[in-house]
Amino acid sequence: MLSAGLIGLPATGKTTLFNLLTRAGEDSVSGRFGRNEARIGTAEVPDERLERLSALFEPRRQVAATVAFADLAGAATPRNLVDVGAYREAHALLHVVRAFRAGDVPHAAGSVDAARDAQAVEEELILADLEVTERRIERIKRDRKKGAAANPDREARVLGRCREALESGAPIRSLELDRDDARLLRGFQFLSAKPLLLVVNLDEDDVGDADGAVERAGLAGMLSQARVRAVPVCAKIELEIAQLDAEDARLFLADLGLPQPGLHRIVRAAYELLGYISFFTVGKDECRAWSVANGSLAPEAAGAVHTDMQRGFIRAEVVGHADLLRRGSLGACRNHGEVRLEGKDYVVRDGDVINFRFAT
Ligand SMILES: Nc1nc2c(ncn2[C@@H]2O[C@H](COP(=O)(O)OP(=O)(O)O)[C@@H](O)[C@H]2O)c(=O)[nH]1
Ligand SMILES: [Mg+2]
Repeated sequence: MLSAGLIGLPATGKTTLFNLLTRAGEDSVSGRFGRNEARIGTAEVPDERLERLSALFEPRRQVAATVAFADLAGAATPRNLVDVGAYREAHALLHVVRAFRAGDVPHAAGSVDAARDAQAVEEELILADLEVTERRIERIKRDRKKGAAANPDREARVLGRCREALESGAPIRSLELDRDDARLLRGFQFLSAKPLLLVVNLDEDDVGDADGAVERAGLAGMLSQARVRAVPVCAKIELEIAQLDAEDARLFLADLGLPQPGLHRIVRAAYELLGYISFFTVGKDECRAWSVANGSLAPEAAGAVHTDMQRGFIRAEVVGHADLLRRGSLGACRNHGEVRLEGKDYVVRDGDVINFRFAT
């Protein structure tokens, strides 16, 4: 499952957002709070295409794609979370920065400055990774003297690049790496290598002009970097929306001039930042969205559904969701030649509806 860790200074709204995203307290929380212990919960990926496919098939079950979130008690700054597995293993980091001015500011700086905080946490990510990099480079040197290192040259070279970047204040995510180097680095689980989503927590007064508020927060510099995005939200408003029924929530959002809850935007932005796409399986029993990395081949997509389907993969019957929704049935799509039979080299596209043929 895709996973993201919530990071940020105290009282920025991480736990509030975590509870909202994962509907903590209802059904989705596991793990427990404690020192250096993260709470893990899952959020459904909102997807209007899945809603519409379900309206067509009226299945017994509708299952959305999910993203797991981790939340650390207290200050979830790199210094505290560097040894927490849920964060090291996360595919992305969600940095909640405070732009709302209401309420106490408990951390050392004592004032609200989103750009300053974003930069401070970024520097901690970089320092944490620099420590790991230097330790490993020393180790390779020692092993080389003993003649024991496995593939020391490639590793030393790519770690050297990392060190150079980190020493100059740049995160590892800013490096252009080829596939093999990227794979080699994956084992280190560098924090600054993970895509970063800045969740800018706004005052209620600012949601009408959220993009303007993000700009005024001074985050343009960070946002010009590779694999960094921002999404504005007001946790306080999200809390209020969560207490309303669907119709009242819709009216409330319309009142504020918002097309959808901020929580939806956060989950979708995380999903897109990670370069994931969705394909669908449909039927009377179940309509379901599945996540795969962009660029995945049909057998890998089959493997997301079931390992047997990947092992015994024969063909994929593929139709675009828009065609299916327009025609109203798979049979009609077939009659119009819109259902394609694809082989093992087919690159799955976002929004494909797929039926896998496999041998058991
Ligand atoms: N005014 C305002 N207060 C917020 C907002 N988000 C969180 N808070 C408050 O800030 C405090 C800390 O929130 P919490 O989610 O526990 O922050 P964390 O330390 O980052 O986990 C709580 O008192 C929240 O009610 C917001 O968007 N607006
Ligand atoms: Mg918290």
